[in-house]
Amino acid sequence: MEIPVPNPVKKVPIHLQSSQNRVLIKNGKLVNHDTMVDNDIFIEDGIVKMIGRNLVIPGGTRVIDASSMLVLPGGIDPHTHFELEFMGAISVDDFYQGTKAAIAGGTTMIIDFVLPNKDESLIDTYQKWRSRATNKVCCDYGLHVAVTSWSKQTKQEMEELCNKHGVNSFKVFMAYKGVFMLNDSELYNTFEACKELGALPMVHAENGDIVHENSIRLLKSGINGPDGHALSRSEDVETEALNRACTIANQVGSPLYIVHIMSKPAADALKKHRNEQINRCGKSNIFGETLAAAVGTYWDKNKLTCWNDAAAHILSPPLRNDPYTPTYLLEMLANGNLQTTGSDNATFSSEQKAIGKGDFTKIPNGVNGVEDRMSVIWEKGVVSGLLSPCKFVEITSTNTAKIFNIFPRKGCIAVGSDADIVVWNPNAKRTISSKTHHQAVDYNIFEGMEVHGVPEYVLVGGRVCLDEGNLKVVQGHGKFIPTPPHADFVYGNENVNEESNDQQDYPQDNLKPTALKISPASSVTSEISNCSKSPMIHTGRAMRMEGQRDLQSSSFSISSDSNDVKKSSIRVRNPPGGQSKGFW
Ligand code: URQ
Ligand code: ZN
Ligand code: ZN
Repeated sequence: MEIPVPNPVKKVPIHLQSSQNRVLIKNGKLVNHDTMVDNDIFIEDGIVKMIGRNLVIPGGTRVIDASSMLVLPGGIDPHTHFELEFMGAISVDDFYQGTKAAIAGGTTMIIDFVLPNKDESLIDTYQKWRSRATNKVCCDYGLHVAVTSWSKQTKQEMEELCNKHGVNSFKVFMAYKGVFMLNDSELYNTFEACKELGALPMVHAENGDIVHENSIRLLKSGINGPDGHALSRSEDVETEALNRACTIANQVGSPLYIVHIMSKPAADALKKHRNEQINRCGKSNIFGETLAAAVGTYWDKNKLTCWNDAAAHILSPPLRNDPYTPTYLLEMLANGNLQTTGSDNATFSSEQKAIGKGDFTKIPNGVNGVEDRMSVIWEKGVVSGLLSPCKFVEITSTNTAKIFNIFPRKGCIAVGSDADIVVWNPNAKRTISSKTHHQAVDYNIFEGMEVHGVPEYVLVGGRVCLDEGNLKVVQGHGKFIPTPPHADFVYGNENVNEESNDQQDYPQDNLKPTALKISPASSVTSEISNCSKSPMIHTGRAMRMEGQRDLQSSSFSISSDSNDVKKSSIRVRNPPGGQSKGFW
């Protein structure tokens, strides 16, 4: 199948130029969602080619020393809105600035939302998004498409998007009445179409009718400032919609992905629906996403005293006026009741936010997060002891890759996967600020937050785009990553890919939306720490699992250095724990 690229542009395969097409990351601790292992990684032509110790590598390979660092799969942000026209403004982070900022923070792929106006063609709008993105993206990207009206044509276009354009997810809005909102019949039809196509419906869960009526009432009573926003859309309003969406999905028998869960009761409701399914059939295909904003901050009335500060924190569903919500949502992530974390990056400048002075319903909704998501979740989750590094990888990368059917090409570091890799320094600190961030927006909702966990190197498709903390991004380097329908994780046996030990050739052509099978890293690794659920001990140097040897302190490394080995062929000398079976 061929995916037409709008306005095709000849891309220079930058990562194939010079000796940079070969990189060895050595002496680091490789963290996947299921294992933490001392291991080296050899990358060639954008792909992970070998994992192990004592690797024999070609001369001239660039060596990155990751001593006392963690080596993680690049973050995947499942929820961005770059250059989005919304509520009378266009979000200021475009596909260049947004993906550049993503890389600076350790994210190597984003999934943006194609947002057609009511009755606009889904395909035309999708093409518009591809044109906007293709020359600008510094990291890889995928696309979800929103369904904002329902007709026979909608269904046909959904089918075409799934089968020809690499889209396997469709977002519907239960809010934004008169703009994007669908009624229950339309939700039902969309979910049913998704089920037929093997696609995943995504839902913005807020009762738009109630928000609308509340807003009128609040404005009439003289409440027109930013406080009115959250008052118009309480936790109940979010939870009711979430319950209704789950009910409709259950009636139809479709899976469901709830975007931006922002409150404790909504997370509880999701947990209830998931558990009902798990009790019935052993697993659930209802998934929940929360945001860096929701776990990193809250609506703190004492701090948000001026209009600008408050307006900058407005998104929907809103940040809750409750200091306990962030920890609660992190616990939900830790115990598997929520699956993914996004940024919902939709950044409007202070000037744009000011459109809503005198009427909170006109303040463009959206906050930053694409750059700081990884650090904020690390700080609030791992440093606080709520999440293990493996869990961190799972909720910032792996689960998103599985749900949107691009695992194990993305979401893990394994032989054959894309070399989207972050060398993460868990000991370094930085203070988040709009003065130093790479986003275009003039505000940062995490301003002043000190975070441990800083990316030192970020590789996107094998290219070193963050190099010892210095950004070296290239516009247009990112690829469109098609997301094929019928994800095993959503529709079938979620372990099919993981348990397969068959090494297979697979298409390197990113335009072919094929589910890939690659052996997990554990099949070629030496010392494996199984780090599924235990809390972490913060040693002051690095995180380690309770009751486990601190592999970080080991000085053991038998990796060949590029200076030691001058062979032009690629070969593996039985690494401890098994030989890497390559596909070349
Ligand atoms: O609802 C969304 O996801 C976008 C359109 C706006 N951002 C927000 O307030 N959540
Ligand atoms: Zn939304
Ligand atoms: Zn959004």
